[in-house]
Amino acid sequence: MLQKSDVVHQYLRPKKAFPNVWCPGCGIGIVMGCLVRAIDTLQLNRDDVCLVSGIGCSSRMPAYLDFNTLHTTHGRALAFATGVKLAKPHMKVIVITGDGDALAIGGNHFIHSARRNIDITTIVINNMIYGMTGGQFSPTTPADSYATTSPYGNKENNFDIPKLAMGAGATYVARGTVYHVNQLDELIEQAIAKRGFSVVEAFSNCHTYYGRLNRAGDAVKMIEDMKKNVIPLKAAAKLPPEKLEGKMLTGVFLDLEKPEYCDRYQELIDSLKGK
Ligand SMILES: Cc1ncc(C[n+]2csc(CCOP(=O)(O)OP(=O)(O)O)c2C)c(N)n1
Ligand code: SF4
Repeated sequence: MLQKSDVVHQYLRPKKAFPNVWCPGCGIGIVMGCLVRAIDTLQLNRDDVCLVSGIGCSSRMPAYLDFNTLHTTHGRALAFATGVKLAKPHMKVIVITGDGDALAIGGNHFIHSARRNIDITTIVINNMIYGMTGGQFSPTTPADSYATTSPYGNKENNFDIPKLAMGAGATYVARGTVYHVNQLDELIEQAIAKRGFSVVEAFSNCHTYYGRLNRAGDAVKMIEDMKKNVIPLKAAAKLPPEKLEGKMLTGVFLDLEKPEYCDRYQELIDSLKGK
């Protein structure tokens, strides 16, 4: 039997030139391991899996994995994924995206995919910055943080990804971090198994830009800080608000059943055909 740590090697593209583009210590590779283990645990046929991404460091992930993959334009992963899902409703369509890709240029696709409750899993790798293009601020950059485009501190408020996803209509919403790997494996597994629009925020480190510009330390320090600053939702429910200040909550925020878009679309086709 394969060791858990070896599973990822079974799914790498055999002919893809490595090393990958990620900086040493970047959390994106950890998320890739979680995704692969989740797919492996669910025993999905790899021909029935389609990974779709936009543009960004996070969005490079599908290039390394041996599934059906689409590397699309910046912000448009969900638009392409919607097309794939409607054309091939039996497929497991999984979007890998960054916070900028999903919530800035792709923000409209994100909320409307949630509103439709289309059966797509979206993994938003949130490193609080635009990594690939040099550390500009994104919709998840915390207020007053530094970025190359906010050298005096960012004066915009940031999105809370789970709240945004829940408000827009997603039916499974969770958050994990690249420190809490076993939990992230499970959250991604549950999201993929869900029939409906499922969102997992995978909180990750961009020590190269966010860490350096905000004196948050190197990769190890940033990942260790996730351990210190995170409280699981169940524990948080028992704590007074002052104990939650500055903390990040992780776990499953929402898991409910609602009619799914492809099913409703098929019902419409059947009714028009008089079936
Ligand atoms: C239409 C368009 N606008 C802008 C860009 C430039 N661009 C490429 S990646 C990127 C930001 C990526 O940030 P994010 O999605 O947060 O991913 P990360 O690199 O941090 O993983 C931008 C602005 C582009 N390729 N296409
Ligand atoms: S720039 Fe940041 S997000 Fe991109 S690979 Fe490097 S550490 Fe990761």
